[in-house]
Parts: sequence; structure tokens; C-alpha cells
Amino acid sequence: MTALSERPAPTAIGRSIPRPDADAKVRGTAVYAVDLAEAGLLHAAVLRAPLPAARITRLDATVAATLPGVHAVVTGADAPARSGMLVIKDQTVFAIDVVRYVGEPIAAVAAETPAQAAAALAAIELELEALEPVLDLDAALTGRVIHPDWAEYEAPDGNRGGNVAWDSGLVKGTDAEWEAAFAAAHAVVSDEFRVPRQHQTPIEPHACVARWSGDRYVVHTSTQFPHSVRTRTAELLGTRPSAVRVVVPTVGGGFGGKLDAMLEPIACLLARRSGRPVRLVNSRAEELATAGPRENAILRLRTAVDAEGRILAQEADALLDNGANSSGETVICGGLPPLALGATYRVPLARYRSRVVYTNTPPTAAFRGVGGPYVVFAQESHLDHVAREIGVDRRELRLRNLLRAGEKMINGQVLTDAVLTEAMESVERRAPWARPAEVTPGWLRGRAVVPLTWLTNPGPGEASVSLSDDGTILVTTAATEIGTGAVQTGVRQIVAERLGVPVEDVLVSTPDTDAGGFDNGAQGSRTTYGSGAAAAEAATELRAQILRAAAGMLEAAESDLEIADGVVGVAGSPGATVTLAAVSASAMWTTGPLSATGRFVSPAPEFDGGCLVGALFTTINGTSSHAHTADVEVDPATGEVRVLDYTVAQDVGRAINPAMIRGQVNGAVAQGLGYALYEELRIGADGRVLDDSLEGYRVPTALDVPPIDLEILESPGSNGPYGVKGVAEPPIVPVAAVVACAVADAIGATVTALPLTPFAVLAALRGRRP
Ligand code: SMO
Repeated sequence: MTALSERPAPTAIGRSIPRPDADAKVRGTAVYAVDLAEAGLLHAAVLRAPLPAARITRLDATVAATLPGVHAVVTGADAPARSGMLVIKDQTVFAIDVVRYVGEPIAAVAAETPAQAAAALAAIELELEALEPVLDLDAALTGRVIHPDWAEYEAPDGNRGGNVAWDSGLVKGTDAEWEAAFAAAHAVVSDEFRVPRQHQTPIEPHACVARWSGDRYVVHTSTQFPHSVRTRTAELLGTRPSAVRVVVPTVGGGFGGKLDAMLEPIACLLARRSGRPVRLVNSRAEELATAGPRENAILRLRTAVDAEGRILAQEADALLDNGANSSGETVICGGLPPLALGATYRVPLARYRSRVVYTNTPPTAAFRGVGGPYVVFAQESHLDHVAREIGVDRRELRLRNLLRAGEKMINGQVLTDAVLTEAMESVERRAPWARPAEVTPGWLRGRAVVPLTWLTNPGPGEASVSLSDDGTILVTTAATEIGTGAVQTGVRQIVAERLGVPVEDVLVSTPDTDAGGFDNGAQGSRTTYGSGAAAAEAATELRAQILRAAAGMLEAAESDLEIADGVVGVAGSPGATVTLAAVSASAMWTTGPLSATGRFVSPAPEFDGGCLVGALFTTINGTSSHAHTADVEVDPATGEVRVLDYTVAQDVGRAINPAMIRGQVNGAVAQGLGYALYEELRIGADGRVLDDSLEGYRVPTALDVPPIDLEILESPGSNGPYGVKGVAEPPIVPVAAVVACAVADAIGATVTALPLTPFAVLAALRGRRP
């Protein structure tokens, strides 16, 4: 492993080239899905459920359909098929017979103007008979069953039943070992943690324009994962995936919230029914109320340690809120808590359980880091509690339990490429644990340090690379640039490096499921890694084709050729060159156009399947190492928390574009501070999401973010192109843990809930130990 600054001079790799899409975004000329318009466009609106649990006793749209300007009205009768995100098919486009959350679509209309659409919605006759809503996670375990037909839904074999959508776990060690560990323990510590929902809050809400082309649906939409939208839209509309074409304009952010089909099936139905293009855009209130946030959760932890603070055994019980159906990734990510609890620290014996539970609340979904931010918040706050109980230094306790490269993680998988101790040393050099702190008079000061192992999504991808007649390179892929720079810099720089062309000469297609092959989407930091690997393989093959063609033109051996700056030359013969444009022209009428396709999927690492019980998430792919540290101060009079400085060491495998990495770390820390201090998507006692605007739902601004110091570490991973690992997702994961542990240090009491609003801090201060 080397620090970035020690590496030799870079080529296309390791250069902080500016993003080609930045200028249009900053000037406001980029075209997003919300901006799309076309001739004959109709405006759609969705009638949403006003109650969290009810029977639909009457639904009549006869009058609505006759109103001026109205071209189509659709309800559940028009879309009876069931789907779900990868696992349990418990979702329909519209509520059928039963309403399960406030905001659930019941009907939709398309009209000439938004006002006419609104008038038509108002004219739909809807009568509901209220049912007792199940809103609380603990209560859901024994409450009214939200999906009485759960056993009939299509789903893989697994432990589920009643309001438990999915029950999985991890058991390591025999009962005898377990009892012996607790009997021999120096201390046993228990805690319970509760976290609220966090909304992704992309600047661009969900938005799409759909057309019926006569035999297929064509939908332009704001998504992170066009092939997911294609498959899920098709399933919900009862057709085959190839009957849906998904095209993605500029995307105004996703953060995990745009992995699923949401508005697309509705817009497609209306487009087919009306024969006109249909635009459907969430208002900010609809976005907050219905676009799946990070799930709220409860985590209960109990840990046995020896006198030095070494973990002997750990028990965890996690309850994750699925909301009313499995349209988001919460079920599949329900297997994450057991893995995340044992990927950073050595846990010799474990009894971990994770249940994803139905409630009468809006379905939850993926958000950057999925369950990681709260699992790590709970684990780290709990370990600090352990350290205080037994009188061991909190940093020292972490170092004693930290996994080293070559050791096995909780699932029996060997932790390769790990530099956890180096990450801890990096933040120690930059912000020493024992450094003196200047305390503002009257304020309390606290400090925390958190190490982390995180993963990279292993999913498949395909990319094609072709040589154009002007010597430029076109990458055709469904990989989607959602604002991280992963496509516009990461993939382009990798291809430029492989082919010896300037980065400006690598162009990337618009994501379109008709053009690019399958791509697993912009999720889990996989774009530069997985889509980049597919593009790198294609570029390697194209390079061989170019050299073959150029060898004939230059009458030289292929092995003597090199490509630099878009020119093929013979090593040692400065005059013998041919441009890529000339190679293209020559190849055109001899071999045909030059192009190649590459593909990638990360092979599953070996793990101990025997310890996992019903888990859908089994391995920890493409591991990267991290350490974060920060100082906070707390005003004991008002409960205000100030984060004073923040230091990150992040192992990126190989830094393709350091400036983009810095941007992702800054953004992730900011988003993590929001989760730690401000953000809570509140649901009222009536099941309604209370936060209906960004005035009420508070995300951090530039004024809330302290200086962030970053050291980029490079410990190349075995699978990624040039050794890259996932970069953009992991830096949000430890942030709430760091802030909560630092606040706990400042106030002398364990923090057991987020966010740390002034009220929460004052309440914690009142409970503080003497
Ligand atoms: S939550 Mo992300 O889009 O892997």
C-alpha cells in the first residue's frame, strides 16, 4: 500500500481531470427527465391513498374520464400483475381492494394540462373503510397481518410469515462455546439503538416521460439502474422486459432512491391508453412521502468481552422496516447487518438475527450504504459503552479487535486487500488521538475514531467500445452517470488509458437499454469498478484489433507498436506512425469497423455458507478499508452539536481521479452528518409522512460541514480494473457512528438514537451518569 502522493507520475489514471458534464450542469443547460417535453405531451397525476390501512369499498372514475382534456384514467383493474424488488412479489402498481400506506397509488390520470389532471383526480370517487394501521416495528411482530396472502406471493424459499417479510441470521459457534464465553466474560454489555428514516433527497425528484410506440413502451426516466426499471416495469405491466425500452437523460442524483421502477409503470400505462406521450413527475411532497427512504430500524446488541476488551461473543437482533411492500431493496439488504457487524472486527462467536418487517408505512428502499450507517452507529456506540464499562481506551479497544488482512470475516470469507490498521495509522498521523483540544468555555468536547471494512457491489455489466472514423472512441453502455463522475471520468479514464488516447477522445453513449447490454446499475459503488472492468476488457480487445490493422499499414510487428495520444507508432522509429483515424479508414474496407465488447461480474469469494441462515446477502465483495475521526463540541445549555473537524483515510484500491474521490468523500460525510444530526423523515400517528417540504426535512448545507481532511490510500483489489475498489458509497457509513461516539464522549452518556437534535442531546444529558 502506498500513499497517493508517493506514486510515480500518472497517465490517464490518477489524474484529476475535470468532468465534461460539469459545465452544462452548473449553467443549467443540462437536460434532465424533469425537463423533457415533446409534441402532444400529456400531464399525469396520481391519486394516492389518504389512509395507512383501509379496504377500498368504492372506486369509480367514470365521471373523471369524461372531464375536459382527460385522455386516460387507469386503476388497479388495469394492472393486476405483482412484482417486487428481486425477492418477494407483493407489490402491484395500484392498490387493489386494500390500501397499505398513505400515498399508495390508487389511480392515475393523463390530461392536456396539469390543472385538468388535478380536476380529474378530484372527480374520482373513492370510498375507504379504515382498518387498524400497524405503524410500529415491535408491534408489527404481533399485530394485524398486513399481507394476509403472504404465503401465496411468489418468493424464494426462506423464513417468512405474517408481518415478517424476511428473517435471516448468522450463527457462529456451538451452544457450549457460546455459554462458556459468557461464563468466562469479564463484562457483558447490552444496548438498544433506534434510528429513523432518512430520505435520499435528490435535487431532481422521480420523473419520466413514457410513450407507446405501437408495440413497445419507451420511457425516458431519471434512474440509477435502467435495466431494473425495464424488468420491473415489464413485470408490473404483465409483459416481457424487451417490450420496454428505458432511456436515461442527465440524472439529478439518486443516492440509492432511484434503483426501482416507481412512476414508470404508471406513465407507460397512461401512454398506451391515451396513445400520447405522458409526463409524470413527483412533487417534492410526493417524493418525501412515497419515494422509499433508508429504513428505520431497531438494533439490540449484547456483547461478552474479556478484561482487555477483546470480543468473545456477540448477539444482535435487528428489526428493519420494510414498509408496506417489498418494492425497495430492504428485503435483500436485510442480510447486511450480520455481515457488517463482523467485517471490521474479530467476532469469534455470534448469534445474529435480522428481520425485515411489514408496516403500514411507505415502502423503504436503498440509500447510500444501505443498512451500514445504522449498523456501524450501533456497533461503535456499543463498543464505546464496553470500553467505558471496563476502563479500556476506546481507540485501543478497536485496535485489539481489528481484523487484519488474511483473517476471516464473520461469514468465513478471508479478508483480502485489507489495510484497516494503516487506515487507523493514517488518521492518527493527521489527527492524533491524544492531541490537545481547545475547549470553548462552557461547551463539552468529545472525540471518536471509527475503522470500517466496506464492500463493492459485485454485479454484472457489459460495455462495447468502438473506434470511430475520426479516431475517437465510443463507449456504449447502460452504465449510468448519476452525478458521481464514475462514468464521465472513471470509465472514460480507464478506456483512455487502455487505448492510449486523450480522455477527451473517449465519448460515452446515453444509457439506453436498446443500445447498451445489461448493466447492474449505479449502486454499491460499482460503476468505475464493474462497468469500468467491462469497458477495460472491451478496450483491451479493441487495442489488439487496432494494433493488428496498424501493423499491416506500418509493415511492423504488432509487438513493436504502441499507441499514445491517438497515434500508433513503432517503438524506436519516431517517423513511423499512423493516426487512429487512418487505422479506422483502412480497417473499414478490409476487416470491417473495429469494435469489441467486454463483460464483468465479480466471482463470488469462498465463504462459510453453514453459518448463514436464510441470508440473501452472503459475501462481502471488493473490500475496502477506512478510518474516520472527528472532534465535536456540545453546548450543554442548548444541546447544540458542532462538528469541528473531520478526518478520513480511505483505501480506494487505485485512485483513477483523486478530485472526484475527494468530492464523493465530502458529499458522503455531509450526508452522514445529516443522518447524525438533523434528518428524520417523520411519520405521524395517522401514518402520514409529516415532512412535506425541504423546509421541514432538514438536510445539511455548506455551513454545516466542517473542513474534511482526506488521505487517499491505495491497496489495489484483485478484481477491479487497475485495482480500483468502490469509492462513493462507503464514506457515509461511519459518519453517524463517529459523531454519536464523539457526542457520547462529550456528554458522558451512550447515545442510543439518531438524529442528535438539540432536544435529543438535552435528553441524553439529563440521563448522563454522575
Ligand atoms: S444504496 Mo446504492 O444506490 O448502492
